[in-house]
Amino acid sequence: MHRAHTAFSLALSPMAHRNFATWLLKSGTSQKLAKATAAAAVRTYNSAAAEPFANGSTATYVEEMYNAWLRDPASVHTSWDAYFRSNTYTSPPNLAPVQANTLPLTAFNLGGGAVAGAAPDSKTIDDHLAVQAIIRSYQIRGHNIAHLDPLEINSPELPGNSSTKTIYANFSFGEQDMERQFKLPSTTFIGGDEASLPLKEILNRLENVYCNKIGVEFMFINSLEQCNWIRKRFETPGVLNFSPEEKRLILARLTRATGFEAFLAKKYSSEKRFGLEGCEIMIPALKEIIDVSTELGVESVIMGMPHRGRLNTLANVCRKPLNQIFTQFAGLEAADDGSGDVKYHLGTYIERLNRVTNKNIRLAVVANPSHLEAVDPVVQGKTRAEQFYRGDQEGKKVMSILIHGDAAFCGQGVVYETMHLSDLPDYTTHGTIHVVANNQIGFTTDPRFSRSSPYCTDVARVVNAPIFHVNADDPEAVMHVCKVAAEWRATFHKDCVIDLVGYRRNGHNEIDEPMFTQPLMYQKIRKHKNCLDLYADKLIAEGTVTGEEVKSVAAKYENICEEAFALAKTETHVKYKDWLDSPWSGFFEGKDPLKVAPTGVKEETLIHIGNRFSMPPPNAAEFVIHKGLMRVLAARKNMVDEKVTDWALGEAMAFGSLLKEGIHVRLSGQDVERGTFSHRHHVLHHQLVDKATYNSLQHMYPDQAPYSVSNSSLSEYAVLGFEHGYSMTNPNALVLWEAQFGDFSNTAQSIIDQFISSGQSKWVRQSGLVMLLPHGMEGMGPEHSSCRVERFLQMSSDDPDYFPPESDEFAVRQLHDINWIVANCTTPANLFHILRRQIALPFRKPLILCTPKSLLRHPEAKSPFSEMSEGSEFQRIIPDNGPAGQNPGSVKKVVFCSGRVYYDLTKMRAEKQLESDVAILRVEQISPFPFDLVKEQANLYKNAELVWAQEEHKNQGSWTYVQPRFLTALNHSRDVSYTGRAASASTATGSKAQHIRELNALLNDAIST
Ligand SMILES: Cc1ncc(C[n+]2csc(CCOP(=O)(O)OP(=O)(O)O)c2C)c(N)n1
Ligand SMILES: [Mg+2]
Repeated sequence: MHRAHTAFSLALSPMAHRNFATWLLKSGTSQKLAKATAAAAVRTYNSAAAEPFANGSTATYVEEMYNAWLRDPASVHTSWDAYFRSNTYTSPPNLAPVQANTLPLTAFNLGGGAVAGAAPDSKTIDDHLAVQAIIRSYQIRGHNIAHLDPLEINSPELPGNSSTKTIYANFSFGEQDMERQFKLPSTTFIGGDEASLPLKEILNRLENVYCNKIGVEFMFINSLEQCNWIRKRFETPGVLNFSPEEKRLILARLTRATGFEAFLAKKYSSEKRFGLEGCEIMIPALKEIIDVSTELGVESVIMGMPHRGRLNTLANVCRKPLNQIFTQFAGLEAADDGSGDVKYHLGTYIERLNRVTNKNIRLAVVANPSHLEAVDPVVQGKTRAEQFYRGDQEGKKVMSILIHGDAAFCGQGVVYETMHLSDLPDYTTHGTIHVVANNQIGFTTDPRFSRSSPYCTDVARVVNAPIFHVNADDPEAVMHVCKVAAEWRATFHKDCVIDLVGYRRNGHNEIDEPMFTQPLMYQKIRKHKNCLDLYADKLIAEGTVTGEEVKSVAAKYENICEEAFALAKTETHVKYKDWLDSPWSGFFEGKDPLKVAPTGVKEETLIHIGNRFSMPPPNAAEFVIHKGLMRVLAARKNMVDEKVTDWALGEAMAFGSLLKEGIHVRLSGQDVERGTFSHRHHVLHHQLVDKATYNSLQHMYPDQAPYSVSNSSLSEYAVLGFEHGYSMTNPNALVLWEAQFGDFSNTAQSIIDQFISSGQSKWVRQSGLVMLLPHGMEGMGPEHSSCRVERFLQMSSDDPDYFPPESDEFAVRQLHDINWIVANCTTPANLFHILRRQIALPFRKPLILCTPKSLLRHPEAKSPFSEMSEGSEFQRIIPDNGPAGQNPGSVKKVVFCSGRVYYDLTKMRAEKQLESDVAILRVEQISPFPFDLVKEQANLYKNAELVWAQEEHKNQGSWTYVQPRFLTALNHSRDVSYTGRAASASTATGSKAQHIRELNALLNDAIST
């Protein structure tokens, strides 16, 4: 379905870019759509009809007969001939192309006295069906009994795990049948050029392909083409033959991978490094994937990975200078700003020549936190962004590789969420290769206690990704699997998984004792030779290399390490910048780090954008818009004519003006195209033509930047991570993620805590991501009220007790120094400015923006164009502009507040006729705290009592953040008291009556003198 969708979008997009009216393609597109839908239907039919083992065999036999009859009607029995001639038989749409090597059944002397050319008897037919069933069974179940575990301890738990029982339950052949020739069906490639094989050979070959050191799980895939593609790659005789050069390359790479860990173990024996011992083959494996992918056109590879083998990957896959890695062990001071991170979390970015393919390649390993798998969606977002900005629409140039631990891969839900992005039109990276460093243990926990599925990789089955299990002690099998994986990605642009089944030679880290918890496993490991030695022995035995060569390769690498080690010793500082994963070359150069570009724009720009945004598509007569939307557009047009804007229009003005300036805008999240509250309507849907849409923001100016808006999957963790990754790629883009309600953002908490809040401090990496979080106590219950702004504020890094020096640059310096910005705007103009300021800043900071719900339609929550036009700017605090503000000396009470409660407060003040006695001030930018403006405003109201009013509960909202900062701003000379809801465990009551009671109480309390 997604593919159909993609096909449709692709068909649309070139035209859509050239013209305003996507829908003009109406007739053409409906045909294309019909075709795409039909194709999808065919695919679905294929899978059901052709693949299942239970019902496939008879059908396959009939197909075989039909194939034979098509080629030569005389080759089949007259009864078949009559049957096919009668047209009763309809060939299924999946009918595989006839193989060159297939021969008619009757061409064989099938034993039992059958005469060549005569009709086969029923035993012959039954036996052939049985052989076909066996072949299919190997393809489906062979992986279950493959020799995947180097330690031979664990194997998937199946009842009666023996080859014959698992693969062919009702095996009716005896010894006497072993030499009988059987014609091979078109669903296998084990014959190579041969059309038939003796039964013994068929079983041998199948056993070798499917039950040896590789276990291929693929028969669940809903595509016959893809299944055949895989069968061919594994079944064709000779696929596992490697040339001596190839073998030497594997040996050399394995030597480096092994030597690196050994060197660190020798030099830093008591340091944690999360070594790769037991799965060292992962390094040659990654290199093989990269080599083959580069050969197939990839120029940039973005990787995400956890702790295990990370340093080795940086050293031997990315070729990060070894001395920089060794310096990390030295405990040196940092030469640059930031708090840094432990060495096995750091990222890197390298551009280098791939020596095997002789092509230039860019490799990035994305910095990641301890939170396992959290980096997955971030890598995907970064990859997608790089593809987008390179115009790589099919992922041919940029790809991602995600590396996982076995326990984390099946344990962490974000893996599933990320998998589900893999085929969505606006989130796909066109195929990710997942590599599981499966050491059959997670810290101290055995797989039988850490997962309920047979394999740690089963999550990938949901997206029809083939899974290649392979014994990590068989380097050649591993290389073959990697080659197939890279080719798979390049061919089908879909995810696949390589499950490297190895072991962990040491404890979880190097100072852990594994015998406490896995005594038997570790007794076995102690006796088990490492992969390098096993492979070297094999190559020596077969005469590919000599023992001397093996030693000299190892010695050479050790020398390289020693030299780098000596160089590292001369370093006096570590540099965090050496570990940056997403450099923004040129962005910071020549910029005044404290100069913000103006955010106001010419009024004519506002009018132009407003008019476009309120217009139906050009030639609207043909594009049927919903009547309700016609009213929305008309209301927008009215506002433009009156030069005022509401929230949706203010947002569109911000987007449109940035697009005009060449800034790509991407808005993603659940239902963002329409907007959860039905206020945005960026994508208009033709009411009569399916999927025909019009997006006016894509058609503001002929030379504008692209505007992307996309409804996401129902995920916060993965999608927010994805957008964060997206925002890391290009500083000249405004990337926004919107939560359905702000409340739901906490399912993405590790992206917020580990990346957005602390990413710059840990990894010197900036991001201007905007989080739009609908927030407000409007009687909608505990989970539709609060974005938990208190949590964001608690993570803000400005010091509550420090009033920075006052100067013209006060505001920008604060922004420069803080980790992120938290704001709750009450006017469309302020929304407009704060969004534009994200790009106007000479650096990038994440923006956490509480956004309104009822204010979207509040008649007072409107702004005149004059507040957005040239000369206007973002107001960190909106002063009281009424009678109180005009005569501050006589004001009795100043109410500071933030967000939508302002409108309730002003209403209450009007009702009580206290406009001259009570001033209401809005703190629009809560963090960094506007110390200077609070001081300035408080000074105006010399005789007034100061209060903070909020609608959130006392232990929530902004109170705990603003209270100490107020005191600092006021130099502890005046107090600020609290007005609002009492402390509570829940964010909001579920009772409407109680909500209203609470609201009235707080408003009465706040507006009293
Ligand atoms: C989200 C999360 N939960 C718990 C941990 C603590 N932890 C660190 S490593 C580890 C075991 C990981 O096992 P596996 O994924 O198999 O990787 P391995 O260490 O075996 O390579 C655990 C539980 C963590 N880092 N992240
Ligand atoms: Mg593990």
